[in-house]
Amino acid sequence: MIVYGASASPFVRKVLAYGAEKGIALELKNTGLGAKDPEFIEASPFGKMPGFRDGDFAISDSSAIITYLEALHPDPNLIPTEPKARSRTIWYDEFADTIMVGAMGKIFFNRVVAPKVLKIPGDEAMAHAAETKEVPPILDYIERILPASGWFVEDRLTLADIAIASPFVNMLHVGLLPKAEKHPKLVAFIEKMHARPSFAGWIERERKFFGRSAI
Ligand SMILES: N[C@@H](CCC(=O)N[C@@H](CS)C(=O)NCC(=O)O)C(=O)O
Repeated sequence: MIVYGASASPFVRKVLAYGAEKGIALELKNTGLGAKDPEFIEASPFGKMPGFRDGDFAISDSSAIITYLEALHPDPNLIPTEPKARSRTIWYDEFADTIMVGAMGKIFFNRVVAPKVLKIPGDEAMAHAAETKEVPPILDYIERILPASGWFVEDRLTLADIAIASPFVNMLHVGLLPKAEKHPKLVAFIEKMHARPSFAGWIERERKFFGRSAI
């Protein structure tokens, strides 16, 4: 099964980490922003990464891809079946994809992707506004709701943990991880998740490219 994209995308990284946690072999076909490869465009008609292919089945969107993989390999589940736990898991996935990436993506894009990948100037005012106004309430929310077990749903690893951990790799690359004095549970969660083999290998490769040190 092929994933089209680059692991530095929080959505692509989420799918790759999910596959690793499930023991599903996924081949990453490196596909950059704006790629016109017809195989990729067939999977992702609007050119957004990740795209995905399993034989003649092609689709895009990280959550749609994970829904397919979870249906193919239901056990052990990473999307719980108990109704409330299932609903909460989908909320956290959606929260990560829209609210977290909506804010953190502005920082990563303007300080890393624009200057280092696209070789164009980033919008520092946009990055600064996201850093100072949009991100702090997100960190406070996560610190408030993260259970003492350190897992978001059912006191065990689920898609919720993978989805929330992924954008924090992008924050690592811009040197903006939360601090233990203010967000102790969240910092412990990030350290635990990023040390898992499903994340650690990608972080190592990305860090070589973006040139930042670990937590
Ligand atoms: N909801 C989608 C979002 C995918 C997405 O926006 N990916 C970004 C990279 S992080 C992208 O490909 N942007 C290129 C573009 O918008 O043209 C998902 O979960 O996969």
